[in-house]
Amino acid sequence: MTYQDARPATGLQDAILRHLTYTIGKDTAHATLHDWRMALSYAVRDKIVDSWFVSTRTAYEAGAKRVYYLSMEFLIGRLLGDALVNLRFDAEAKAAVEGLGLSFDAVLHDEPDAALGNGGLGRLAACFLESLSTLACPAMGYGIRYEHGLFRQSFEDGRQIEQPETWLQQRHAWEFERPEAMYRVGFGGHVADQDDRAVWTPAEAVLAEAHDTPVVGWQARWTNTLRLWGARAGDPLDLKRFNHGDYVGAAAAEMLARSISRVLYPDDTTPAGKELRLKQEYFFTAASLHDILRRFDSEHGDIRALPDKVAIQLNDTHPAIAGPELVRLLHDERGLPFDEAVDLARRTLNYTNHTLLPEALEKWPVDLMRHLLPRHMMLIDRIDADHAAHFPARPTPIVADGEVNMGTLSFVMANRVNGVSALHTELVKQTVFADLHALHPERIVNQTNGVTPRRWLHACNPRLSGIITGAIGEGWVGDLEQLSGLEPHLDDAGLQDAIAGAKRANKVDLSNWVSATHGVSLDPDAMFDVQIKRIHEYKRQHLNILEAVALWQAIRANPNAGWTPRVKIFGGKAAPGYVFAKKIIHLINDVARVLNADPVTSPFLKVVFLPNYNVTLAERLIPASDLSEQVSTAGKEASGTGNMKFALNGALTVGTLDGANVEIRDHVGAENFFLFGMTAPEVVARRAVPDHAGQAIAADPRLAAALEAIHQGAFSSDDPNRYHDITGNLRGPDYFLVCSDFTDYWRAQRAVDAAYRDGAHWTRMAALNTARSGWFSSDRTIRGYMADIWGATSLRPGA
Ligand code: 26V
Repeated sequence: MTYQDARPATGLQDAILRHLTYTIGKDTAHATLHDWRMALSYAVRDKIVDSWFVSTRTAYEAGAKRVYYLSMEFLIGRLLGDALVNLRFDAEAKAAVEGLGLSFDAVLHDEPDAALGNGGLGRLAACFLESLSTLACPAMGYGIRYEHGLFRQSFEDGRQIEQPETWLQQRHAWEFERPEAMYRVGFGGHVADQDDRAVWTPAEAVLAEAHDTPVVGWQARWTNTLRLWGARAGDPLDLKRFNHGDYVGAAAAEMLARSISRVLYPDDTTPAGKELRLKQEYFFTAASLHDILRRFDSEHGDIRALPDKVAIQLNDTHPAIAGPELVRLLHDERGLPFDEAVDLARRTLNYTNHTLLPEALEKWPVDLMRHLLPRHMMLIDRIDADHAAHFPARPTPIVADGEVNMGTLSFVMANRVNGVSALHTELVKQTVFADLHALHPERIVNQTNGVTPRRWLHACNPRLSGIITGAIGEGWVGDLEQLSGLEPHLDDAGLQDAIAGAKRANKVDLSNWVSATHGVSLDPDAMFDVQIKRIHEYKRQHLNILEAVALWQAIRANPNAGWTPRVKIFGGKAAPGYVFAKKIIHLINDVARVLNADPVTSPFLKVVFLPNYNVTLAERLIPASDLSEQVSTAGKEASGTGNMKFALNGALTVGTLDGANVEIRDHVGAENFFLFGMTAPEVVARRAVPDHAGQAIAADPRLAAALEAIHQGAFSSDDPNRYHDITGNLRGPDYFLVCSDFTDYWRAQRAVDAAYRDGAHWTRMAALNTARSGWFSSDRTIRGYMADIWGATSLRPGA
């Protein structure tokens, strides 16, 4: 059918056709799926713009305090489906698109997944933007418009292969270029004293060009902006070289400048220490601060009111140079006394810590900092000396051993410092910032992470969403705590059946997709056991695969013991330089190949590693999951946010007392959570036991046999020694205590099996997880930031 055969065009169809014709320049006979998707996106974007203008005007007229969220990463994923849901336009759009003879699903899936982030930190920033809009908090996100997001992952003979990601090869449908918001950002050069003032003359400068994406909140009551900076050369062509016939050389400056926003660094644990990374950090931080001050100036007079009108959140230490940069702007460029500049900056800035892993805490060589940002290095030294002078008894230097500690700098320059779960915040106080916490006991606060229920339940799981709305009305989408209203209905057999039916249907959808795209057939009645996250030793995907090997051996030994069928699904990328993590991926793929081909065991146990895990894949997997693997070594996972998405969608957790797992268990009830493993203090004690791994292996024949099979090459017959690095590590140092937690993990997994066999009881536990997860909305988190950190208020009464 073509659209001409359909009923008279609706308003939305008109808008789509208008954009197809006049924006895209295509007629319906020649339009591709991409053209249609763009036309729909523009039609939807038009609707958002109306709300955007109202919000902008309202914030301006109210003279309200503004919140600025500075983040190197915004892992936004696809935007069309989310925008439609928040505009309450999804049903109409589906009808309009289908009325034009197109598959709505195909149109939605044509959109590239914007992977402008590595993992949890970037996705949290995206959820926060949506909640800031939902709560009508006047806010803006600032980041980098990477040309290439996180690499695409594929497997070759089970090994991870990285390919460049190219989301911007097509036009980005949601953005507006803002050539009028363009700033020069300088690097290098020298600093001179002039009339008692420092004057920095950079050696080179690039331009930061703004691209705005509107972020619409639930029910389109408010729309904020995500402003991403692209780098360009001040002078695109070196005319002198051009006129001498050196056409390539003439464009070199442009190439160099553009490299700053070319690609997202894919290593989310070890700061590469690379000059380009520091350039990226200063580039987007400086452009954002210029922009913030320009807006402040246009709305308010006295710069001394800055902390009353502006709150800036630093998402990890990546924008930590904001401290010295703001001091530079206030002191050098606006002439405020140094002390006052520091005081104003400190009352404006706040910092979120997202990890305690020592290798992830950013430190920059003093020489590099001085070379790239000479004035900032002077200011850092002065801020450091100043702080030391105030607290001579307990010096905590920012600069030590030839390096600038960006965590210490962020702490010293922040009004509030926050951790991202209750446990993590306590550990922040006791470990990395123990000394600074003693000096500033009021500074560290907790804000447990959350996730937006619009994307992570309502949009990605329409079946469950519909059932919930049928039972308690639709208020829960904007006020997730209302999910508790489900509990009294859970004895209703009809509701339980509906919830079980929705999960089953989601699993059928996933199975069909996996079979069509990856050629593996999955039984939707098997338990879907899912671990999706970056591959890291501390997240312990190898604990999970070790258990799979042990289970495979147990099934082979006794195939008729009534095993509970399971499919273990993995997804996640390893940093390209993280050799051990890549080995873990290879091992999982090797184990999958052997197990899936075993006719005796495969009816009970399959293993699948889905390539290129991203936001879109998460949206497919989470609604179809029964079991959520949250098995990090206690004390290592700052919070986790995937754990919340699973619980919200009615998956039960098998997990350690780590990060927000602790709070999830408190909320859903210990009887609805499969706990195992050592606590954070037990982990510390266990590490001190000599040969802890050897002891654990000696005490558990299953563990010994699983390790031995891997070591002997049972899954790598072409290269029997392939996994000796892994087995050697686990039998030796085993820093992340895989062996010491294995026995209890096995016990918990068998309890999971038994529970799953009682279908009605399992469904009840799953439904209780949904009903009791309302607290994990990022709306709750953002309310916490507004009240305890930013002193910001909503411009929508009652929000
Ligand atoms: C660090 C680096 C180092 C330099 C190269 C690029 C890069 C990119 C990101 C990071 C930060 C990693 C920290 C992180 O993502 N932490 C995660 O934050 C989540 C949100 O708070 C939290 O749920 C996870 O537990 C935590 O691991």
